[in-house]
Amino acid sequence: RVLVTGCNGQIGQVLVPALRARYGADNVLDSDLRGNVSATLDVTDVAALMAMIQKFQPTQIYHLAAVLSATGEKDPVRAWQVNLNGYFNILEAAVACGVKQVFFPSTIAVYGPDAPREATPDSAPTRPTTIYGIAKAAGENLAAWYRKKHDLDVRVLRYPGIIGWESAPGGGTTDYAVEIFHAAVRGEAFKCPLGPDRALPMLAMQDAIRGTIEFMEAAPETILQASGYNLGGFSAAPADFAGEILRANPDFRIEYAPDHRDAIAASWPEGLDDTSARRDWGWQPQYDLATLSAAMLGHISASVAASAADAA
Ligand code: VAH
Repeated sequence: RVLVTGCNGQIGQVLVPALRARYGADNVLDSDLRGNVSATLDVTDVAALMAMIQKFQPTQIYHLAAVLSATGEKDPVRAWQVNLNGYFNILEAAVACGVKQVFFPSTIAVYGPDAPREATPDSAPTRPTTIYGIAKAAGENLAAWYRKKHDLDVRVLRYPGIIGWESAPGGGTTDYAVEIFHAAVRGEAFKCPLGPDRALPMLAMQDAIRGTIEFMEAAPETILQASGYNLGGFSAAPADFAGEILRANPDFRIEYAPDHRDAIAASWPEGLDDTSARRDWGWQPQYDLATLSAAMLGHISASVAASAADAA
């Protein structure tokens, strides 16, 4: 039985159906602070969290609830409360209630300006410069502590920017990489909050979901890095996405207006080395820039056409 937190987020909206397809709908409990979920859950409310876990008795928890990088810089207190205290509550409740496995999503935001810019390895220094990254880096170390101290099977992946047609992102620095495709399909000019050459590690949502479930199902003896693995896909800058869109839609227009998110992105690596994940538990991404971009335009266009047909 699986409890998922943060289900209304960009990843949660796609992960829950994938887990239900795999384990059965009744065995996956979706929760979030508010909105269209089976269970309302504030992970900073210890008593409520304990009551839910005691009642549902999950064997696994996928803990996605978090405040992302851009929002976190505007509300550091809330970001810390949710991203670290909320996660600490999850770990404590997991130990108290005999949960077998916990998934903790970390991020490339744990790296800072002193990490190698290209092909950043898992072993690079993690000296983040955002509250979000600081909390996630602390969370990675918490995972290692709970593995050692309580033999709790906490598993950590460092996600790049995740791009999918299935859901909208919220509050991240990489949200632009989803929004740009929606603007292109709507025939609207796109105002990009990152500079044209601001390259970041990116990953297709379909790859991220498949990789996460494969990772959680991997034999325990293959998980050799207690504080986590880079999950690499491809490296791309706004100009790269614009180039892919223009090939399909020559009328597409983009304006670059770097803001606070460009400054955050500048502190992160441009590309990841995910050799360890490939070696230890067989990670293999399937989408690259061209195939992801084509899939984004295709799926978004199809859903726009379908909703237009419904409206007619
Ligand atoms: C963010 N999408 O932008 C998240 C992610 C690597 C970026 O952590 O904050």
